Amino acid sequence: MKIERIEIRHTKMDLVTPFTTSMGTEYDEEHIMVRVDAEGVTGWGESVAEGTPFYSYETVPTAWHIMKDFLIPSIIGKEINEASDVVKMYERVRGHMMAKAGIEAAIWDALAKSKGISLSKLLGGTREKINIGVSIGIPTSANELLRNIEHFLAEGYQRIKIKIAPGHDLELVKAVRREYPDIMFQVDANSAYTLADVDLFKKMDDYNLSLIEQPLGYEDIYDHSKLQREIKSPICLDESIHSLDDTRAAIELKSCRIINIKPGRVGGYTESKLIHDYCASMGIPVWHGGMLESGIGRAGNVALASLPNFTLPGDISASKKYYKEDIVDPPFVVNPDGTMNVPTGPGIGVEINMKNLDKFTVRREFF
Ligand code: OSB
Ligand code: MG
Repeated sequence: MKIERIEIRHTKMDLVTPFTTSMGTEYDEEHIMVRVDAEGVTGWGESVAEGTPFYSYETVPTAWHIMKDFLIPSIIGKEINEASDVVKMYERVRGHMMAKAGIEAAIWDALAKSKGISLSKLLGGTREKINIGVSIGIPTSANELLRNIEHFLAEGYQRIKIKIAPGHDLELVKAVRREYPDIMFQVDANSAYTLADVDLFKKMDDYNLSLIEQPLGYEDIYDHSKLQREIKSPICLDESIHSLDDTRAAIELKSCRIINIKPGRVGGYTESKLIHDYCASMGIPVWHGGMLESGIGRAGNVALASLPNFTLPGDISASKKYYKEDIVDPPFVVNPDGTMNVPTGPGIGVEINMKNLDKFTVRREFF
């Protein structure tokens, strides 16, 4: 397959409700949509670099620069047989995982379409439906949180995750467990704590959390191993894992018992699959994280989460949880049993809604 043309679009979409985490509050989401045209097929991907460098050092402008000046020139006009070919072509570029993952995702979609199979099938997916959870931002009160949880449970969501930060942690966990003693429940700190907070995490052991996500430093692996030794709840790493090498270090050091996979954070589906397979071989469950994607990125996430070792519910919620209008048709919905159907059509298996995509595009460039 020859890569003939690439287009990148900077998009900005208003969130249905502001999303507050230990990193701040987001009102809208800026990402980059990538279109690849290759011998009669069109592939789409989403780069989850955001408008701000608070989750990752990458931003829309840094990802744009890396794509335009390094990634795209190294692959345009080239012949490829599989997606890992492009990974080799831009191997010299260090870091910038979200920029790489956006390009690679569009290549995977184009390849699946050229073979007439679903992206799930091309990736090695084995599930027709995936299990769905929801990530809820830090509320202004415990009551607001409980009302929100009630709403999402009624919609079928199988697992609740809440964001925590110093001053908004144990009391929220207690309030949720008082009302819902049996739900699958976990917390995400986005690196807001240090080892000095070990007593707080010991107290959390009393509330049957499925996992505690990224309590410590965003690049730390070592301190997490010390914390994991002190507490019973499984630690799950998100921010600290950028590669298979990081994953091996974290598992060998016993820094976590669960891994959150986000293709944007690890440079794409090729690396995600390596991490998935390694974790499976080590008996470590993985689950699919989320970056408030539009339907384009979400479609890819759903396909990846159909692989066998994604045994825990993902942060892959319905389109309407994030955005009033999505840029794909049909939008993603959660079934009453808390599952989501894995698209079976060619590639990502959903159509791009060009009218909406144009509406949310603030800048575009062709190569
Ligand atoms: O830490 O998992 C995270 C969103 C943006 C950045 C980081 C995170 C998140 C979420 C939302 O938790 C997950 C979703 O897309 O629903
Ligand atoms: Mg997280």
